[in-house]
Amino acid sequence: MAEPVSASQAVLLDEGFPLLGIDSLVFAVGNSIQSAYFYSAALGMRRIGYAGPETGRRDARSQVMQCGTARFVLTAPLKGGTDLGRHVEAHGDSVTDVALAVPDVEAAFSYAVARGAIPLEEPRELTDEYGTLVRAAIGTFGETRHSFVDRSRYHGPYAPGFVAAEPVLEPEAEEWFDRVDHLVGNVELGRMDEWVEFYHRVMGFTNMQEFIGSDIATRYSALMSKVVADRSRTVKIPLNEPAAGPRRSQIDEFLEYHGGAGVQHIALGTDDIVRTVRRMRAAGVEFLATPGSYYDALPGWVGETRVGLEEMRELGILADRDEDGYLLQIFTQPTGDRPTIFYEIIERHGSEGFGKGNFKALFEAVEREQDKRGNL
Ligand code: TYF
Ligand code: FE
Repeated sequence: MAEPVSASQAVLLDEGFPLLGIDSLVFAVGNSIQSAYFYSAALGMRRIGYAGPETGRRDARSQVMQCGTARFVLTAPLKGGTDLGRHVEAHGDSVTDVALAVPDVEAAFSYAVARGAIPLEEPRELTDEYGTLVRAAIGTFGETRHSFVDRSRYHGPYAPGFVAAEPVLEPEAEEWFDRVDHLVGNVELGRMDEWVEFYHRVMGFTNMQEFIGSDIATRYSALMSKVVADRSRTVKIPLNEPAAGPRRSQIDEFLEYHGGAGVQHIALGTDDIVRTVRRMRAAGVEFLATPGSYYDALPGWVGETRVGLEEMRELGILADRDEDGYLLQIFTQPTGDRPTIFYEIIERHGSEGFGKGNFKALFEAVEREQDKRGNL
């Protein structure tokens, strides 16, 4: 996989390439119409784009959903025997592409491939009446890919081949979330450091401070975790692997049901977590339950936050504080049939962390859910 790095490449290695953020997340799903309904009703997203038989696409249908800067593309196969159908059969509804916005697709692609990334799509220009979009793609963990996208010369709804679409449901004027804060990859036992090194070498990422080492892992989490991020810290990717513990790791459960490595959770950033969680709960979204004892202990170590203790307790919101500030967060139950992908809602006040202080309460909550699924 890794090629030896020459002296001239080593200079480039320190530079990396600039990333502008997450362009979009592409999902393979079993039914794009019903998924678009879920993402509209339950997560408050607006449908903005569409591709399918009516637009000349014979084998798949895609719905483009947006909320703030977050853009999700839900794609379902229309007949048997397609690669997309095989993907859904193997992994269930899952993320196929974490597309990254870059100023220069050619530069990003050649940088990554020169350092050992698997090329999946050569850079190419796609043009329609809305302009030109440039894209390329490399492989990452499992069957996930990173597309590189430059849409600076494109003004259509999503990409050539897509048309504008009416919302499925008209969302509220005030959006329920405004961005993808981070997303997390689960990888196979013993492979976390390999993937951390991949993001360093191929994308010029560096480690963030927060991690779950073997000390925490053996006490309660049954997972190890390191966080990689690009230099500007707009793209943050914690990577988890299973660890030995008193019981079967939640990561092992994911790997079994997902069929290997993949995206475990997507954190949606909001400025008003109370409002977001109230809306989502009213729409039927189920969140992990947090025991009352968590809230009894909370004021002692987190101190004052924007949201009062009783409202946090009522809604099941968690809080964590570090030297930079604090964050509020909550986790949904898996949103599909398989115990694989789920969502996090996060409101940040200074803290750039991921809720380290909540790991114990969180993993105990996850394990209670694993028990209900008979996963000991
Ligand atoms: O992004 C993170 O790393 C945190 C921690 O099942 C986490 O949100 C890890 C595993 C998990 C839920 C959250
Ligand atoms: Fe998270």
